[in-house]
Amino acid sequence: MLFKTSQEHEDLRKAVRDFAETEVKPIAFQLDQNSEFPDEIVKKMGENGWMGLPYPKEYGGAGKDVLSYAIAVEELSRVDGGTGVILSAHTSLGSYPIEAFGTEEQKKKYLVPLAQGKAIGAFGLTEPDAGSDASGTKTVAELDGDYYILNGNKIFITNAPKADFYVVFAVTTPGIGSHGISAFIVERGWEGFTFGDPYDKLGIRSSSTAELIFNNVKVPKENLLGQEGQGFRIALQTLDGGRIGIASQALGIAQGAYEVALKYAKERVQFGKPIAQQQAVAFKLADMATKIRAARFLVYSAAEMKQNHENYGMESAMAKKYASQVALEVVNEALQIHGGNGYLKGMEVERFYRDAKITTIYEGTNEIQNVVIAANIIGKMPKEKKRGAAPGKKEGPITGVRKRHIIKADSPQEAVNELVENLKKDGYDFSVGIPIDTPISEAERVVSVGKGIGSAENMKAAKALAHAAGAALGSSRPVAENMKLVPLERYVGMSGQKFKGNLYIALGISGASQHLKGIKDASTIVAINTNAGAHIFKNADYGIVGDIHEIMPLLTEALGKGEKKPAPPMKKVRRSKPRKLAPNYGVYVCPGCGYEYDPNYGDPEGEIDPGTTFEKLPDDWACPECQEEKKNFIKADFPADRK
Ligand code: COS
Repeated sequence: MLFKTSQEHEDLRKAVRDFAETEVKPIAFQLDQNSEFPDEIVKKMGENGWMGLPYPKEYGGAGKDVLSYAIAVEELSRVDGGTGVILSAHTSLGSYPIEAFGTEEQKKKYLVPLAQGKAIGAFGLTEPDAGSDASGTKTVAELDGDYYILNGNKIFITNAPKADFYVVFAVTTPGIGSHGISAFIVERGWEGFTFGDPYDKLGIRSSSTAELIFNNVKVPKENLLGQEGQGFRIALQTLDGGRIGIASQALGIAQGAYEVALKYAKERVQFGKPIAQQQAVAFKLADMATKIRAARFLVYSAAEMKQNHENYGMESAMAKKYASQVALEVVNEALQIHGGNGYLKGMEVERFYRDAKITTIYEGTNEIQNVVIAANIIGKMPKEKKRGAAPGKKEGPITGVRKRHIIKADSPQEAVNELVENLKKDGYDFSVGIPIDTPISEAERVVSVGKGIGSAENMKAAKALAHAAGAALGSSRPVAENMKLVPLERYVGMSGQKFKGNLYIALGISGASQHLKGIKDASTIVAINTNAGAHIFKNADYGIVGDIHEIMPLLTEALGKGEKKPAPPMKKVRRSKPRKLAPNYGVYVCPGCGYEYDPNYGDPEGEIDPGTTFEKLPDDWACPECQEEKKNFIKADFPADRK
């Protein structure tokens, strides 16, 4: 057990601290306010040899130990938690798996530029349904000749979209659980690999975090990292080390907050003396200093164990859990010591307060750290049988079962005519309408614009279409928040307004899960987008693959530009179900949600072809709406009206 750092460690600390004080601190507030990634700082860190601290010199690294890396993350986080995590995610998540599991060629091609700081690394594990339960990965990689074809998406990925290389986890053998997951090195810029908009976060705003979207991405066979099926172990082993990085980040944030609180307490005079000399505050400072020291020992000890190739998984979990708890306690007390001043934007303590929270959440929540620690002490707890789709089996669409009728016509005009015909058949009356500014939550219809709208001058066409469709106007979040083309209270999504009416027409909306969650109760969803692979099409009843700028005026014309009669009070239209043919099969109903399996339609999301009878469905097939297992489906009698 190490009780004292070496002179070399302290020299490095001084160098990183000086850099952080002179280069990062002066712009930390600006980075935070603008959610700005510090490109220049990262470049300079590379030049200083800090982007590959614990990796061998032969692979472009600095050949230092794990503790040196922990100290560097700590010192950066002492002034800016966002900059700290950029280094942490790059080093221990993006680069480590390549160093530990990569072939010689992979190390030369990827680790060298990463360690030299010429490229940035990231780690793609988390998915909408695979967070703490990382084995729930649904992203798939299917071998096809010399390539794996990658499909799926990853959320909350630190350093995306800035990173050049991503270690991505995907199912190569479905149905066998975590042993069917493999790891791949994926490069930014490959065809079909795109990003969601960077998330707007509470803290660590100088770091970038975004969704990864893989749409038939061709990954060369030689980019498989380790062996097929080894991915889950690679992920967990990587996270063991990553947690030392997050523990160091938490430690640095706590140290920074403690120092500003101490300084403030010595300067702030109340009742005739500095508040630091009043016991209520002095004892707070004493507690903060004690906890930080204890956390530091845990973090450094875990780093030392990793360096010595001991089993350190439990210790890194303890360090991460404890240091992040301490960070929360310390930032809270530090802000309290600052009183009202600490609550103001621009105060470092206000930023530390926000930056700290994430450390109890990412790279394994603290609850997961307890699972790891307890498993080391007591042994693994027996697992509950999993519900939900098997790994690699795609979940049903977020908006539930949809018709997914993608209109294939010879011209945009014909596609528009067919769409309008279908909508009229479904009962939509376009001679009536609601005011364009009807609140989204009350609107019967909404025409909604996404980033595909381009610029402000195109809003005229969108508004004309909303009028023609008798609809209110909505948008995706970026259109309201960043592009400011629609009032903020009109964007639709998980954090915005929920649309519960009948008709939702999505123009140039890609269909990020956050947006789709806001429209899942719509009776009919229409998607118009140039990108045939956009998520929105899997979640729509009708789709036209085409340019909205071309389609908008045609659709406006087809729906009728004239005055609309006021719409009668909204009557909720029954959700359009896939077309049902005369039943010549047994009807099976999901006991969980009432979904009825229709062999004429199959289950496209579950890759079940139309014509597959219920009896022929694979045993591991599950309800596309709620993931109830096949064996629990109930055979139902036909209702009289369907005989
Ligand atoms: N290193 C290497 N392999 C490990 C490991 C580790 N630290 N921990 C477990 N494994 C292996 C096990 O030995 C087991 O292999 P076998 O099936 O061959 O025996 C396999 O991995 C599965 O282990 P286990 O059954 O314990 O896995 P669980 O699905 O129960 O998951 C936890 C365990 C909860 C610890 C894991 O899912 C986890 O860490 N989740 C959090 C994920 C996370 O941190 N996400 C944050 C996002 S990443 S930035």
